[in-house]
Amino acid sequence: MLQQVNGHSSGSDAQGRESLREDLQEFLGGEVPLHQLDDLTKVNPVTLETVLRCLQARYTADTFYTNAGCTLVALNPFKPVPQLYSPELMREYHAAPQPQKLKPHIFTVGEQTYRNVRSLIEPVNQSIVVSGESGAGKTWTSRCLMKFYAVVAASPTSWESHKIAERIEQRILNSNPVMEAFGNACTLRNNNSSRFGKFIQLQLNSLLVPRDHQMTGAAIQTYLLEKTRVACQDSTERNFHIFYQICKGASADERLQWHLPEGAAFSWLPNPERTLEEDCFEVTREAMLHLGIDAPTQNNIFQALAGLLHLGNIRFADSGDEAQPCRPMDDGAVRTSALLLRLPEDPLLETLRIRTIRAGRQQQVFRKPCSQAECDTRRDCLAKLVYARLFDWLVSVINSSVCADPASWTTFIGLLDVYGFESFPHNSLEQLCINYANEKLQQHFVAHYLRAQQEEYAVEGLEWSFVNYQDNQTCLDLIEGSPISICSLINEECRLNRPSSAAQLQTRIESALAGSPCLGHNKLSPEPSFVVLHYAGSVRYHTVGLVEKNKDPIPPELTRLLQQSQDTLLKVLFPADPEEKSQEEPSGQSRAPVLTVVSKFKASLEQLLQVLQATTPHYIRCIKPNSQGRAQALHREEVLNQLEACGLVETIHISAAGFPIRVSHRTFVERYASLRRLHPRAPPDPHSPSPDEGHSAPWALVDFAVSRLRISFGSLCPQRGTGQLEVVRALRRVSTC
Ligand code: AD9
Ligand code: MG
Repeated sequence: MLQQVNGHSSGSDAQGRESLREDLQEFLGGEVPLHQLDDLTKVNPVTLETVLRCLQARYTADTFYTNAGCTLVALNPFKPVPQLYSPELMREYHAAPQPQKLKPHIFTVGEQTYRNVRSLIEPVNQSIVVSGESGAGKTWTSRCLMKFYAVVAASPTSWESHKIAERIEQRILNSNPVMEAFGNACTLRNNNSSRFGKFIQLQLNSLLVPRDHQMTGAAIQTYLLEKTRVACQDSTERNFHIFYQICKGASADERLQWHLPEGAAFSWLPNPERTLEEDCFEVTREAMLHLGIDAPTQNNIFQALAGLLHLGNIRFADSGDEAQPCRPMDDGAVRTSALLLRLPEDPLLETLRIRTIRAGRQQQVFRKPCSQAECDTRRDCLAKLVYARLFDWLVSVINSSVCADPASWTTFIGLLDVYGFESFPHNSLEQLCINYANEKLQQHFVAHYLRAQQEEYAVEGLEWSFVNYQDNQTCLDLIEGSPISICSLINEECRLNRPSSAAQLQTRIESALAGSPCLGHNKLSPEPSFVVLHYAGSVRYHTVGLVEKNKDPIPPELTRLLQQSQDTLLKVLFPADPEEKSQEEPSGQSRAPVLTVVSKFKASLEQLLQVLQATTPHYIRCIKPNSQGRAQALHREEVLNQLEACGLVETIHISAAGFPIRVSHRTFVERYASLRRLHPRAPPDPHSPSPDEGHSAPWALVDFAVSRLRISFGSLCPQRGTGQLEVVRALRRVSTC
């Protein structure tokens, strides 16, 4: 260690003094106007109110990014700020010797992660967790970060041999418009709301050109698409963007082919008159082409989507006789959807109206006409089934287009963009899963930073007064804990497969989990529901239909019907069952769903967290300044709630009092070594493990670094396994004896 101190002889006293002066000025601060305070740890005193005042002053001054210790706070500008995301600025952050000295920006985080994966000493996979409520700017932020990496980690080779094939980073960028067209929708909270979670691993290679990592590919993992939206939308919201894109952007020929005349009304297409910038069909098509999805395949996809829109127009009327199936009210809708999905018309109608059940010892097949409500459910289920498979297929096609050969990448940077916390007038299983995911990520932050950081100080014996923080573990226990939690109770209802009412589920949850402080008081609700006090606010979940959604039953006849399609795409999505085994629905109690929606979701979240835990995480907190999406308007109450929810003040306290900067010993020495001449030489230390005798360690600087600059030598110290305190002690011993 001391060898490095003394072996480094470059730099002059003047340089060293200048560095020290700059750092002193920055860390100890003078009277800086609020809007110029780049780091919330410098706000004095640190309270919700002062932090808010600082952010407000910066927002008014069109400054949208602010450091908050280990996190970056990103205020949504709700207006275009092109100069903030220009390639020139990206290169500036990339080229800066110390990007953290530039204005706070997502590019600082991007560059830091990029440098960390390039570390020659110990490259560690990195992840960036972008969080915030719905509409706060997570997807925007991850898109910009992807552009940043595409610029700074561009590969030198291109695939010019193929007409439409492009550089890998361009293809990765092209995945965004496609996935957003099929997976995003306009909601009450956000015109471009992600209805699925996404974790993208940007794969980098350093084998050929050390220290100059290039992006060689990417792998995209998605989480729980909100497929119910295909067949069921709130009257104030919209279906997935792609449906509006095909209806608005199809050419005259395509309109004919897809049976989409101008102004046609579709019941699954609410609010078509609203024009959004996300409605641009050309952008989606172009991006699909670049990803290798050719025009005939695209045509297939859009035709199937048009088929779904016509399917949604099928209405049934009760026949008035239980033994007779319901009648379709409009034969045209049945005919057109069958035509577009290339399904035989009669079996389509029959599958929607008649249930086949196997029962008895002989497993006889019975055919039972469905009620009108059951017909509607089967129609919706058919649409959800097709759309969900189509989405998964698209993700796999995109992955095969952008994924690198495992041998060609060494490290990755993971970008996490999940659906933000949501609370609507009506919340169901979808919101429960979304908010559960947000609780999990908050817990990751709490465990990784607020808890672990302080525990580490205690272990190393550093002087530290514990900062209390809001731990959302209690809420997670309520949702997913064992043996009894909301998830386990909903799952149990599915497993028992018994007729139970929404009111019964409410009662079970409220009585079995009454002891949880995160279960809210459920007063004055006309509908059966329960209330969860999430870290980001309280949400009332309605229990009607919750169990059924969790079962997500797919009548086997529907899959079998789709296997009969003559459409090339549907044949891929629903390959024929090789065993041709009978798939009639068994009767009554005999079949319990094995994996419910929440069980699958829980398992996928666990997997995600395992990946995150194996990386060095970085946090970007997106804040929504107002719920109307207006530029230059910051609503204090709304912002206060978000700051409080994510524990920002506690984070700042820990960062300000703690050791947020972890520099390697080598960097520290390189920066300050020239100042060692200011200190008297110490006699050699007979106990020192270092052979480097006769020179003084810049003890005063070490002291300064630890006590004032809050620099920790811990994890990056060259003496691996040595805690920061040990390093400091070693230096002190050498310098003072
Ligand atoms: V949700 O949880 O998916 O519903 P997000 O992803 O947090 O939500 P999104 O990124 O979609 O929100 O941002 C919402 C809108 O805010 C965008 O469509 C933009 O119109 C706007 N936005 C967000 N960030 C920026 C920005 N840095 N500059 C300009 C922005 N506009
Ligand atoms: Mg989003």
